[in-house]
Amino acid sequence: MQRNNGKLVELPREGIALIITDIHGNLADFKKFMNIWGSFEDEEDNHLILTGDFIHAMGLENDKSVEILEYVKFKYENSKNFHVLLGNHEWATLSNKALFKAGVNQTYNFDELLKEKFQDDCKQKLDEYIEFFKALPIAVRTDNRIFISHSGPAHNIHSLDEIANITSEGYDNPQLLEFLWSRKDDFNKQVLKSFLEAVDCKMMVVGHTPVDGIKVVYKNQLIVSSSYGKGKKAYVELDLEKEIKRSKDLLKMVKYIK
Ligand SMILES: [Mn+2]
Repeated sequence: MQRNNGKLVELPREGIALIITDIHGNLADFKKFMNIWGSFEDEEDNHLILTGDFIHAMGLENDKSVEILEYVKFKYENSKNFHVLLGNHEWATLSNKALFKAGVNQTYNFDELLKEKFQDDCKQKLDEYIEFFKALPIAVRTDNRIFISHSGPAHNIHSLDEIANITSEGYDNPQLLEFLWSRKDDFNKQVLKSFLEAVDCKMMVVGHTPVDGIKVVYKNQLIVSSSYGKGKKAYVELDLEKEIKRSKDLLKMVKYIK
């Protein structure tokens, strides 16, 4: 059985987990991934993991953040196998913090999108979305020892308990901030190694940094760009039953959309 331990989801050694990252308001790509999930979701051991940053269009003209958010929220609330993790963009809206990307304040743009769509009800909608974001976990750990999150690692996280309780002091705290924003240049090999030891995992899978489909960092972190990235659009069809020892084992489970 899967177990929800505070902000941490733990998945058993059964079935498949699809890992999809950084949709950033791209409805066409999102629909492709939902079609793929459609052929997995009837099996109760299968899981979908959306690793955050599904809102905020990053300069894309046709921002479908609201349509995607409504769908994601519905699926999350009605299916125990549809996992949604908090990204730094959902965090920015939840915390009402400006987030400049592609020359525009993405948080402000999202508020404007809500005004346009919901007019007098926009404040109520924003509150509803903030409640939803606050309910989201921030990481998944699988029994075959893969750690999945929006970004990371963080040097100031020392155990799975700290992950489970990472928002107990609120959302504006140094552990969560480092964890949600960390990129390759923010950590070294040793920080990654220590983090993986602390959470008892072999490898971690993240989104957050735009790459050409995938990139392996310090042998033990796989960065995946499923939609917003630098070219190819990748996802992971993670076999939850297989033993995964090194990046080579995980790379066999990477797939692409056109
Ligand atoms: Mn991000």
